[in-house]
Amino acid sequence: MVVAIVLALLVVGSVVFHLLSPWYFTPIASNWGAMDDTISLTFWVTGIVFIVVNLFMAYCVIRYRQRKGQTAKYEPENNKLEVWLVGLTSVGVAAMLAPGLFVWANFVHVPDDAAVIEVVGKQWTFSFRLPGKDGRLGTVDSRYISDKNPFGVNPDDPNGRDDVLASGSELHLPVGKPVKLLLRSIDVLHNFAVPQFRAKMDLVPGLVTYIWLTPTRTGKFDILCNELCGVGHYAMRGKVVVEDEPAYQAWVSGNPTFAQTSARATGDVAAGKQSYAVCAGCHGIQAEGNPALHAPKLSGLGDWYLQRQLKYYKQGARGTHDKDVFGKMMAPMAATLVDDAAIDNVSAYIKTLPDSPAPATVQGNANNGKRLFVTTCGTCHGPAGRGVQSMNAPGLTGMSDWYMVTQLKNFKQGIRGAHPQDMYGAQMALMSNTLVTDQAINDLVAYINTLK
Ligand code: HEC
Ligand code: HEC
Ligand SMILES: [Cu+2]
Repeated sequence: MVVAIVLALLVVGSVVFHLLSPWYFTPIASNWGAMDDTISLTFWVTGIVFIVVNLFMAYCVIRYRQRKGQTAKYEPENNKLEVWLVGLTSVGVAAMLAPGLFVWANFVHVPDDAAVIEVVGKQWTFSFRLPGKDGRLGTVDSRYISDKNPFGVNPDDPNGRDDVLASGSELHLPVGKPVKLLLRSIDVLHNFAVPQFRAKMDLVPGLVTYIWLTPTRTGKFDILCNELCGVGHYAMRGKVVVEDEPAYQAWVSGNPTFAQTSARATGDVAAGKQSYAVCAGCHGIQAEGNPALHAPKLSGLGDWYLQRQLKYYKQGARGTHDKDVFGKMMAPMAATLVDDAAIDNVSAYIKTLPDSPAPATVQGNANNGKRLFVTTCGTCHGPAGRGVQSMNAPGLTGMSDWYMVTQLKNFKQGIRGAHPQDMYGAQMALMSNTLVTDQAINDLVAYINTLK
């Protein structure tokens, strides 16, 4: 009797949980309502079977319980029953699978008027390439990939000159227009998934896969890499912004073309030296850092990283959080650099300064820090902590150790990396959660101090 009641409660509980659960589909934002329909249908079929089978079991437990004078009878063959069971199961399985085949046929059949956009995945970011005015993407090859040409666009292909490159992990799409996304990975398996779009697909090195969809409402949605194994896929986030046509066009023209990025000047060191005069007051003549003013060492940091941070400070993506005391001191200084050229110049000048290691000030157990560094931090920042541009991760070795401690705490507390435009900081913020205690942070930084 108890078993029968438990079974019945299990059924009631499951149904009630399913109906009241807050973890159902997020409201859809694309044309793929058919995906939801097929999943609902599967829920109906499996749900009915689940209820019927369990209630039947509860009934049998009571009806055929042990009683005096009753014995079980062995009945191996029952044609009539088997015909019914096979028939009903076939109908149920067909009801679950057949509609999916029609949805899949639509999924792989891209409408002719779909705009083409390329999604490039690499450890651990998404970037995007649009065909530009000629409507055609230039050819690509991994042989062409370099710091200046991260997409590997063929410089000799005229179709590639006007390709628009959006490398900020944010993709914009016009609402109501079908789009075909060509998916490419330049290192390992990744996955492109936007829960609100329902459509998702793997990015496979050496292949170009695709999905298509029509965004049906405006909004900002998360792009997730659903390749869940590995160190960084879960931190590989992006954003897709669905907006009306004028806003979309404004976004497109705000991104550089391949021709523009490859022509970009390397920065004027002499002009940079002049703007650096302001910076020297806090960061030191040699950019060696000054703990008394909380200004970290800058020499030795990649120019790409310096440029990104200075832009972040200027846009308000860094140094605007209420509790970011030191960031708020820095933000107005970045504003003295009037344009991108000034930022390039000052970064070019800092790059010429000698990179002598900052003195160690943090006490901690380097042995304890080692394991975490080797298994986690080193995979982005490089095994010797020298920084890896293709991972967007700056150098740590020889940098101001007290500054690393405050940054790791800031990342953990959402003081840095929480601004919606701070895509790279957001990644590091997820990583900083692996540092559970202040002691763990000190141990880790102590280990970084042992690196050469
Ligand atoms: C008033 C002192 C002050 C001046 C002047 C100043 N900075 Fe800073 N800067 C800071 C402080 C403080 C921080 C650390 C912010 C934090 O802890 O989050 C910082 C951080 C930075 C960072 C981030 C470093 C990193 O590793 O992420 C860069 C880049 C930077 N400054 C560049 C400059 C440049 C270039 C100039 C000159 C245009 C300049 N700073 C002028 C105080 C200053
Ligand atoms: C998934 C890749 C990844 C991993 C793993 C990772 N980081 Fe980072 N880290 C980044 C990126 C990207 C940035 C730059 C953020 C930005 O541009 O604002 C960064 C920034 C930092 C900074 C700020 C440096 C500065 O000059 O301001 C520190 C400190 C740091 N990481 C330490 C660590 C430590 C310690 C670990 C291990 C617990 C770690 N990182 C693991 C990607 C990673
Ligand atoms: Cu990934």
